Amino acid sequence: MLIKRSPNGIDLPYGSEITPREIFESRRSFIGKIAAGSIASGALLEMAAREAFAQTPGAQKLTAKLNPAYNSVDKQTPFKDATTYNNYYEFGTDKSDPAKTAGTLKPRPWTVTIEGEVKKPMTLDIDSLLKLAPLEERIYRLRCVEGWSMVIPWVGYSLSELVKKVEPTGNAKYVEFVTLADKAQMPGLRSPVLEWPYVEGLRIDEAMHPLALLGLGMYGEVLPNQNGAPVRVVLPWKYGFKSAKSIVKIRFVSEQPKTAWNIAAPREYGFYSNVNPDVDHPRWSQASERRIGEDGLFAKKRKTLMFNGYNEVASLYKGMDLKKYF
Ligand SMILES: Nc1nc2c(c(=O)[nH]1)N[C@H]1C(S)=C(S)[C@@H](COP(=O)(O)O)O[C@H]1N2
Ligand SMILES: [Mo]
Repeated sequence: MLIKRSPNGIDLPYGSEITPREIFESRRSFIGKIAAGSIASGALLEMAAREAFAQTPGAQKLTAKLNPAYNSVDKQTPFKDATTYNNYYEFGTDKSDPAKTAGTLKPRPWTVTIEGEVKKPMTLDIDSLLKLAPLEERIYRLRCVEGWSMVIPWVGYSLSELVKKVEPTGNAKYVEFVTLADKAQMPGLRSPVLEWPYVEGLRIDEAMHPLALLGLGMYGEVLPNQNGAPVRVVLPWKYGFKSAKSIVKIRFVSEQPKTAWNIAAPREYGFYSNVNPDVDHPRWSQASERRIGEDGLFAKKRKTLMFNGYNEVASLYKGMDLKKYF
């Protein structure tokens, strides 16, 4: 393969033995165009990368500039893997369930209500959220507590942009994320595996950290339903379950909010849930992980890094015993 990486960091396809036909076809036409000398610019390379990753048919594309501070040297997880191996219990507990059943989720029209300890409570629709701040592409690793990880080019902006708009009061110490719980759209709600709605939370200084992303898209288009359409958070230094999908309400509160996995198994899942290879889950080690998309028979496990490698958040937890506050 001549071209490994597009200007915005999207890996071009490789390994023809696993290349679906559409990708092969678009790559062939793209290479044909290069050979004919008709294209050479970065913009066209980018177009070809997008085309080669033929994503959700008809999905709205999002234009976002790669923020170089959040690029990654790791190879990106193929779109196909990122959208067929999911945890989204509202659509079933099997990794393959959400891709099959989340078609019933209606991501538009959609509103997010922001309330509680704020001077300017508001309800925003998705178009307003898409315009609230410049969209950035950020390539983040996300590490699931189950011991696997992915590398995904998200589209969104820092959650702090939204927080600043609503002007939290002095009493706002925590932020609670409430996600959609609609039986008509979500077959998984019939099972009491978690308390619905799925809720998550952050301390306000965690929510204000620039790394905390309000996610509106991935791979250059709006979020696929199974990845949390139309709006979620992405908190790459925490275990994946903190990154709540399909958010309908953001509440600013004075007390630490309850969170779905902490309610379900408090000994196993704490409020902080920072990625920490030194604190094992009571039932398994957290020292290593496998990277989805490269887990062949001979693929080596990767060492899990403190804060998933995002050391810039360390100052948020200065002086805290992270074994106690797991
Ligand atoms: N509402 C909701 N959000 C959720 C979940 C869920 O079941 N429901 N699963 C979490 C878990 S355990 C993980 S690992 C990530 C997975 O995100 P992805 O499927 O986009 O990789 O979503 C998190 N957000
Ligand atoms: Mo997870």
